[in-house]
Amino acid sequence: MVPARAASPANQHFATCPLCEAACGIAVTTRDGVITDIRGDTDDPASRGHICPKAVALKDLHEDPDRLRQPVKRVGGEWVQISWREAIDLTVRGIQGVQRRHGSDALAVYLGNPTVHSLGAMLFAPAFSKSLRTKNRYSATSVDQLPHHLAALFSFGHPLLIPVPDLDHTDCWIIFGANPAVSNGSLMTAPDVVKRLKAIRARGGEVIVIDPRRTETAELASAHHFIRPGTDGLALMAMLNVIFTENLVKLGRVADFIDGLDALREACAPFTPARVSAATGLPADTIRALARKLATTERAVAYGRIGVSTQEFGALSCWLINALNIVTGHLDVPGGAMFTLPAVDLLRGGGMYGGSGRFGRWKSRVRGLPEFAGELPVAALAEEMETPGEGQVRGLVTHAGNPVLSAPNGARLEGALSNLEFFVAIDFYINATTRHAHVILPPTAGLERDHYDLVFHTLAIRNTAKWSPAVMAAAPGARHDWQILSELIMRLSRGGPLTRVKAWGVSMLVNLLGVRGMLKRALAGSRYGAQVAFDALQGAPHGVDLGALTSVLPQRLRTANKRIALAPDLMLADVPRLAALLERPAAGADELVLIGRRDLRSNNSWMANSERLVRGKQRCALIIHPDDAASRGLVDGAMARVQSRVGGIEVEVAVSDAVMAGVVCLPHGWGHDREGVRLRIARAHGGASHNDLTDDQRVDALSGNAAFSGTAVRVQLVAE
Ligand SMILES: Nc1nc2c(c(=O)[nH]1)N[C@H]1C(S)=C(S)[C@@H](COP(=O)(O)OP(=O)(O)OC[C@H]3O[C@@H](n4cnc5c(=O)[nH]c(N)nc54)[C@H](O)[C@@H]3O)O[C@H]1N2
Ligand SMILES: Nc1nc2c(c(=O)[nH]1)N[C@H]1C(S)=C(S)[C@@H](COP(=O)(O)OP(=O)(O)OC[C@H]3O[C@@H](n4cnc5c(=O)[nH]c(N)nc54)[C@H](O)[C@@H]3O)O[C@H]1N2
Ligand code: SF4
Ligand SMILES: [Mo]
Repeated sequence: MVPARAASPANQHFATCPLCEAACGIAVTTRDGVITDIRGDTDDPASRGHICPKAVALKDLHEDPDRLRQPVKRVGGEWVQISWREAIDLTVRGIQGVQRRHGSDALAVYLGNPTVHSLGAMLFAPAFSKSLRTKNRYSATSVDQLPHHLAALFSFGHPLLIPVPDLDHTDCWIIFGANPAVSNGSLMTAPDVVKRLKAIRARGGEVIVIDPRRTETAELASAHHFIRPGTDGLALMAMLNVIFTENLVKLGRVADFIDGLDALREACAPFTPARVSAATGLPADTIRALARKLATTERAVAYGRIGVSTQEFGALSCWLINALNIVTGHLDVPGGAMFTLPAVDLLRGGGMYGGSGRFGRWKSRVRGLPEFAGELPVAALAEEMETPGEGQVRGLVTHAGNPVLSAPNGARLEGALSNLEFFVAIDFYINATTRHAHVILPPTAGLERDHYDLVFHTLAIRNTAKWSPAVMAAAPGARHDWQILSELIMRLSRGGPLTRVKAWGVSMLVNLLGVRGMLKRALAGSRYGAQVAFDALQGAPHGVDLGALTSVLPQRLRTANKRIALAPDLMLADVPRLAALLERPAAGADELVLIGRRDLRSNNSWMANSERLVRGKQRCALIIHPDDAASRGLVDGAMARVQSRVGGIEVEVAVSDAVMAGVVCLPHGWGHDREGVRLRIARAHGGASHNDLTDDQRVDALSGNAAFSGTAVRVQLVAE
């Protein structure tokens, strides 16, 4: 008999899932350096054991043979592995060459979404982007939450003063254009949001969803109302109109530091429920009932997310949601829309948005889209690459971004990428975007690095703090994002010898301190004192609970006069554009409008190389209403051609009355099966890209944010 080999002991690690804003606590078991189990950390004070299927897929990401662990350069059609030294040299020469030949602005930089989920990248990517001294700085902000930042900046004085719904204490949650049951919550770190939503109903409260699709969240809600895509601004104005005309205004605790009530009353006066009903698809009585419900429920809150920010009236809609909460007495009070007090406060010092954040200091060269916080809207990137003249973009750096699949009119952008003189991607996958790069610098991935959530502690429905050391060892010689970025900052620093010596000195110091050292210093200045000192966090692997959100105004306001601007000038100036929507002629008879969706097992464009997340029925299907399907001869499972102004794709259809008539719904982040993409599993489940249909010329004119929702499309049966 062969004696059984003694099993080596299992190790348990506690960490934070870096994939989405819920930032769930995870418990990872390893044996002999291999992940054997990932589950929810029941002792995490925020997530209480909750995880979704993506956390388990962190094992697949860690082990993925397609993930790059060494830099590569493209030689003809082939990728060749190179040393870090050669890769950094090539990158520095490539960037400097473009800027020397064509000027600083000829280099563009794009920071993608996972940047904010990495402590190291958060500490270095904004500085890196700034250090390139180009006006062509871009990020995923402008295909996402930019309108929410503007609403916060204009009314409260800082782009990160975004109020979050106090879910655990509210009795009425009105949701516009968000599907937290699937997205796990956004601009609202609320892990286990479904349980929290059910708790609202269990205590006798209501959850009301306003969405062009009867979503997974709507199925759990007390009520759901269909709304025509892109018309929330009208509905919100009409709700305000009801609140003013029925004398339901109640300012509550903010009454003493608020300006603009009369201007708001005037602005919403023309938008009666009866006038907006046809355009929005909401019966006038429904609008009145919603307004009354919000105004007369003691603990209530209106909340909006992607569906209201990525549309033509994104900034106005985000502003109006805040305004509704304010005039009904629900701002900065329990159960309403509240602000956090994070242990590391991004409102202090420079932070991600360089102090208070600015807007409109310059415009994009070709279309004149406005700058925000030093960045231009990514909807302008393709035309900036294609249009000749001084300042034409000829080089690109991407960090954790896949704009070919995530920016509007991705196909146009893709075409422009292939003409660049130099393109370096800081990324660990060869995907639809990075396959066009000349050099790829792959950083470590989620479980291989230390984590503290700078951004999502700032947007959480409860104040908590959590430090998680890396769970897994990185490959030998691997580099973290921050190490790549800090080296590039140093190597690219310009100016005289003194400046360069200074940059070198700073870089040496940073390398000595590391990310831990920087965090330690930030925590040392925290308002929570010893409770969140680095050592204390190290001794609390599940995280530290700092309590429910509390009232923080007016102290926390960052407006110059320390007052809330209820009716900011830039918002008021945009109202006529909204009014014009009421006069817009109806769409062509055969035209439908497109909206997006997310899937529990998707993570934007980039976790599709995990078999467990993509197996089963193809989820990249177009949901179409039975009437619209019938009139086109489409049945469930048929293939349809979908055509917009900019392009066309073919997808399977799913016939369902969960979408309103006239609306079709397709997820984004698909379309992986392209030549040269090195994602074996993702390619086999490729799907088509939603953003081959969306239009780079359709933006929210005020913010410049992409207007994905409401893209006009024609849908036809594909003949066998
Ligand atoms: N599983 C999963 N989770 C994710 C992500 C993912 O890819 N997959 N991505 C993460 C990211 S980066 C983000 S930003 C968040 C987003 O988080 P959410 O905003 O909750 O995400 P969505 O599921 O896209 O929800 C948007 C909703 O808006 C609706 N909608 C579309 N147009 C309109 C409109 O004009 N008006 C109204 N009222 N509604 C409209 C859509 O039907 C959809 O239900 O999710 C995050 N979480
Ligand atoms: N039509 C439509 N388009 C959308 C949306 C929509 O709802 N509808 N949603 C938008 C939203 S909310 C967002 S946030 C954007 C996302 O848009 P992007 O940020 O451009 O794209 P992602 O799909 O998040 O791709 C992330 C990339 O980062 C890489 N990556 C992952 N982790 C790391 C890391 O730690 N370091 C580095 N250096 N790289 C890493 C991945 O390999 C991948 O290439 O998409 C937007 N696009
Ligand atoms: S909801 Fe899922 S993806 Fe998001 S943090 Fe939690 S486990 Fe990770
Ligand atoms: Mo996002």
